[in-house]
Amino acid sequence: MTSNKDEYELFYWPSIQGRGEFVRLALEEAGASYKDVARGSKSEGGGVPALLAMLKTADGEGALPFAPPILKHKSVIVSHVAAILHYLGPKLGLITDTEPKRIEALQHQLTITDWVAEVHDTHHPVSNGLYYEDQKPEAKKRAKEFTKERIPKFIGHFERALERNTASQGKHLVGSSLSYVDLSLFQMIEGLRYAFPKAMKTHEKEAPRVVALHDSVAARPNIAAYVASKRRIPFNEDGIFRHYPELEG
Ligand SMILES: N[C@@H](CCC(=O)N[C@@H](CS)C(=O)NCC(=O)O)C(=O)O
Repeated sequence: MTSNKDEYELFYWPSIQGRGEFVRLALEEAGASYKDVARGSKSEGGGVPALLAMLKTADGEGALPFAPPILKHKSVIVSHVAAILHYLGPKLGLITDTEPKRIEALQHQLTITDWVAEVHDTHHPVSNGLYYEDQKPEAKKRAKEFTKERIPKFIGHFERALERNTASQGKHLVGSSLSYVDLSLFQMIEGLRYAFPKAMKTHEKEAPRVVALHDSVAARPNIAAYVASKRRIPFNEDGIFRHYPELEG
C-alpha cells in the first residue's frame, strides 16, 4: 500500500492520538513523508488488519514488537515511542547527532514514557483488560493522587530541566534548538489540559518555562497546521488522555 514517496510507515491504532501521537508530531514537524498505515483503507492494504499483521509477523529487521506504535523504515522495524524517536531524531533533524545529546534526549523521553503510563493508569489502575466502568473507585483514588502529587512532580522536573539548560536560555530541553523531546512535552501539556483541566490550571502556574515551551511548539508552522488539520485526531475517551469529570473530584 505504500507509495515510494511514503518513506516512513507508522503502525498505530487509527482512532486515537494515544502513544502514536508522539511519533506523528515528530514526523509532522519535520515535514516527513509518512503513511499512517492503520488509517489507510483496507482495500489498499491498510486499516487495523495491517497493524495486526505487523504485530504478528513483523516482516523486517528488528525485535518482534509487543505493542504499537511501531515504525517501519525501509526494512527496519522499531517499537516503543522512545526507541522510535531515538531512531528518527537525527534523520528528521530533531536532535543533534552526537551520542551525548542523543542519550540526553532519550532519558527525557523515557521519563515521558513513565509519565504517560501513569496517565493511563488514572483510568485503568487495575487492568487494561477491564472497562473503565469496572474500575471506577480505584480510578478515582489513583487520579486523586496523580493530580495532587504526580503532575506537579513531573512538571516541576521538566521546569528544572529547562532552567538548567542554559544553552537554550531555558527554551528547549536538549541543546540550543528544538528536539523531539520538546514536541513530546508539548503533547503532555495538551493531553493533561484535556484530561485534568482544573489541576493543570493550578500546576501550570508553577512552571512558566514549560508553558512557554508548549506555546512555542504550538506556534511552529508545521505543528499549527497539523493540529488544525483532519490528520490530528481529537482527544477522546478511548485514548490515553481521557476527560472524566468525576476523576477531578
Ligand atoms: N512502552 C511502549 C508502550 C506501548 C503500549 O502500551 N501500547 C498500547 C497502545 S498505546 C497497546 O496497544 N498496548 C497493548 C498491551 O499493552 O497489551 C511505548 O512507549 O510505545
